[in-house]
Amino acid sequence: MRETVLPDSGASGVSRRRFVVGAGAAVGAAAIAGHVAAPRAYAAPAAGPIANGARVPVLVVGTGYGGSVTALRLAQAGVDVHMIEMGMAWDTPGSDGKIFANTTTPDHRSFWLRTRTKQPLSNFLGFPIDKNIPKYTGILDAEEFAGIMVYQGRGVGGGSLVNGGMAVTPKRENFAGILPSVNADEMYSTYYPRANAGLGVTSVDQRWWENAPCYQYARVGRKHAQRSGFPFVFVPNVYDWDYMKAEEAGTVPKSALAGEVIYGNNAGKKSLQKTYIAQIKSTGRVTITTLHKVTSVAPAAGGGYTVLIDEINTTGDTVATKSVTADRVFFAAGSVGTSKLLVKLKATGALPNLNNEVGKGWGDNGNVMCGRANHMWDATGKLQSSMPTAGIDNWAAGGAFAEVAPLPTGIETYASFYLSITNTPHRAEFSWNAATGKVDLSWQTAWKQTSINMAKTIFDKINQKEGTIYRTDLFGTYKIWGDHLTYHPLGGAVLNKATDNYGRLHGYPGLYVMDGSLIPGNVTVNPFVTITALAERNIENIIANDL
Ligand code: FAE
Repeated sequence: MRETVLPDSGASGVSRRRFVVGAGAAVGAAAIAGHVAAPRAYAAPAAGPIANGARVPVLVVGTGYGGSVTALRLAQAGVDVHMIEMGMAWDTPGSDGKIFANTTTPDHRSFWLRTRTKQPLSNFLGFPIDKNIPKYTGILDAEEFAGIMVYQGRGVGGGSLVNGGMAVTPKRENFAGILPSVNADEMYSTYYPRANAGLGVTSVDQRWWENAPCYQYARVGRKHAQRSGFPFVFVPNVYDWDYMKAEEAGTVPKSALAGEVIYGNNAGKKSLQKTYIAQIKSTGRVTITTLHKVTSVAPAAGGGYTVLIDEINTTGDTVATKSVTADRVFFAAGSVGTSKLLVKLKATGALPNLNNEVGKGWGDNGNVMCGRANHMWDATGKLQSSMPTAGIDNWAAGGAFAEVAPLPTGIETYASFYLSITNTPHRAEFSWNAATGKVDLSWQTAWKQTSINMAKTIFDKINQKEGTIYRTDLFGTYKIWGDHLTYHPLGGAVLNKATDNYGRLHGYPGLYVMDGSLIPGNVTVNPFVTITALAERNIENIIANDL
């Protein structure tokens, strides 16, 4: 027997646990699934991209939160893991010396295979702001379905590359409504703390915050919330606050204070690349293959699963197709990516035994955006940190939690800007469209009205109290609500429905779901801490019982 000791908690962020595994990765991995025949030997993971014809113990589809937790814990348990990521590595600076483009000046790096930007805020002061860009495998995907635009991160680190870093653990009293089949005691005593430590979540120094010019917009947000009687709550983030203080002091290159966020952050944000993925690399057991997109998974003749993978170039063309055999496949392609794959594979006969829950239970986390026009004496500041620190909590009374969000334009806008998460009851379903050869989503734009009504429980009241109005210039001409999009896709392979209570897909031993698609449509707050904590819980059970 071999014992693997995980690093201590603290700076490294991973709690001390011991896994006792069989004599090496080959035995451990091969003996898992009923589907898997006999133990076999595997070549040590190579440094380069995965080879056509390779036989691997574990293949993880996607490198976001679910995928990173899965790969790290399996590697620490002694299993060799191959991660497949359709996006880029994001480890090499461009000609401007920076890896990522700035929010105010999007370029080819900013969007996934688009020839024109599709910015969440399409207009400013009455003018459209989208512009032409060269088609490239950029970092932010604005994926269009009939009724909704779903924004997602593409590249090693998934959504952690583009998100605002808001790292929120839901209130305990709301948890039963989020994941009813999961033991809340275990989540709050073990897995949420483990996820928060692993992600490097910390809270802003409130004394500094009170005077920092870059959080004037948040202080105005607090003043207005409190004057209308709403609870204003600080929320943790994964940003390195010491770095932000140094940005303010002018001693380091500016990142959050240069508005970097949705097209990547060049310095202070602890994306997964700096936390889980840095640890993954240090295990020496994980290969990450980029610009490779998984297109099919089906049972292989001799046991395990045949995985088909398209290798793409930076304009999205397929340059090679590879076939790999994996004993286990972990779907961690995000709510949309995993759902699309599973729905297609069930409908086209690759995985016909998946149950009828696959594709169901998808929601937008109730996302809706809006801006308010403040009076001239309520300036929100031309310097705005791109990392949000707070929200307005009207969940219990009005079904809305509103993040006080930055509008980092570099000029004084007198605008307060908010991304609300609301208690929407609507759930959509993915389905295979044989005519187009694509997966559709049944979401309807009109469903956002429920979310708008919930957000209005906060902002109508604030506007009335302050004598202010909604901005009408941010999402079109005379359009108040950003109701066409979500940043928080959730569901499509719901826990304890499409899978067992730990992410094992029904019908196929050795296939697992590990990402946001497990969560049925809403988490009451921003989702990545819950996605990470759930993955920590599930992979622990899978390592203990399946390996
Ligand atoms: P995700 O992180 O999306 O990772 C999936 C990965 O799989 C991606 O890297 C894909 O490129 C890859 N992939 C997909 N399909 C394939 C395929 N077929 N083959 C190979 N690779 C594939 O999934 N959440 C918060 O909690 N706080 C925030 O402040 C916040 N801000 C956000 C801001 C923006 C602009 C956006 C877009 C999202 C934000 N989110 C935020 C949401 C958060 O990033 C998201 O819930 C998680 O990233 C989802 O994690 P998953 O592991 O499910």
